[in-house]
Amino acid sequence: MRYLTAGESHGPGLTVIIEGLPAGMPLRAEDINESLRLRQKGYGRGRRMDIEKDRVQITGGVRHGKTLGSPLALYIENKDFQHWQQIMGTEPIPEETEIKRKVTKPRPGHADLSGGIKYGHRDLRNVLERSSARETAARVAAGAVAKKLLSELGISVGSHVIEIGGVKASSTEWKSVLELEDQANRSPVRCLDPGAEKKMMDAIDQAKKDGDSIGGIVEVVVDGMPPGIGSYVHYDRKLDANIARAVVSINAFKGVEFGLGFEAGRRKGSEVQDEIFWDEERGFYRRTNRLGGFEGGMTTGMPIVVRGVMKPIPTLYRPLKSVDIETKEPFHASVERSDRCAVPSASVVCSHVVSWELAKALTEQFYSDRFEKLKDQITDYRKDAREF
Ligand code: EPS
Repeated sequence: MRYLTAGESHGPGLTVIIEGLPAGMPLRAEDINESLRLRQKGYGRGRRMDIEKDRVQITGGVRHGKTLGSPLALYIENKDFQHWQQIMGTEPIPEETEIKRKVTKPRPGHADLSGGIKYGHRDLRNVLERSSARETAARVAAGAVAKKLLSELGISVGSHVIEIGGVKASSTEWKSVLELEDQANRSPVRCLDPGAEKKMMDAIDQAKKDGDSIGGIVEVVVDGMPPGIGSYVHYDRKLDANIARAVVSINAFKGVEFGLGFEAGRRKGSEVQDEIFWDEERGFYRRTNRLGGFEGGMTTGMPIVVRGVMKPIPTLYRPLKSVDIETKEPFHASVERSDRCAVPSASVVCSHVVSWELAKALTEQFYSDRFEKLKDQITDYRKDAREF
């Protein structure tokens, strides 16, 4: 399976094309809309989210609630486009027209300057429109389709926020991934620890007062993946590596870890590996999950635990030093409307990009053009693994 997205932040809308989805998989717009709604929520978002009401239009690949095996085409309208029709219109405009909202002052931390140099754009709006995190709405739509495929196979994916602006959630007990997701959905910052939740919201308020922004750490957990998905034989078939790439590809993400993550580098081997046990009822099993569900680029059958770190959003009300690309004069970067903290929303994006990689790996390993056949193959494989 693969997908591409297109669209600018203040252009008419976002488009997604997904290829390689098997035929006969149940899919409704509502499956995708729920994910889009969750991505828009979260304490610390800016005024743009009052404008957008993301809903998907399925414009190809589904008939009567089931996939056809043909490319799946999705469209999400940018409601804000009505305010940008002249600035972001696609038709040519007369040369003498003054271009409003032209950007010549690159913001530190954004793609503005490097993107301008790369593509030769003298109006840096041509860069920021596409590098904007608005594009994550399209990736969540693609991920929601993958999440639906996983749920049909009994695999659940959830996400929560474990740190914002230095405020850490204490480790919380959860019985199932679905319960974790449900609890996270009810928190304004997607945090399971009510004490930390309040402090995180205070930290976001403080950042707003200071004209600053804050980042954080999100965690995605997955239950129900069979063991042996991915591969050890080639770098580009290692599933944990593909997940790592997907997580770091989310706007503003700077790092990723699995299980113990960087802590593993501080421990002895005997305190890091997950010992192997066997009994009649369960087959092979582990009592610990320090490696976060992966060994040798493959799933172990234990829950997948992956974390990503998001830097603070670089658009600040407290301007940072930069240099105008036309005048070469130093200036303090201009103030743009923005979020103060998008970590809760990013946790939703993270669970969806992870879902995509899992669904992709499964459909590659158990390829069938027919969803029912794919399901049967995975059921057989689970049985084999259990009886190994
Ligand atoms: C973003 C800036 C803000 C965010 C936007 C990402 O948009 P605007 O420039 O229109 O105020 O709201 O996020 C979204 C639109 C979204 O749907 O998540 C940026 O510069 O990355």
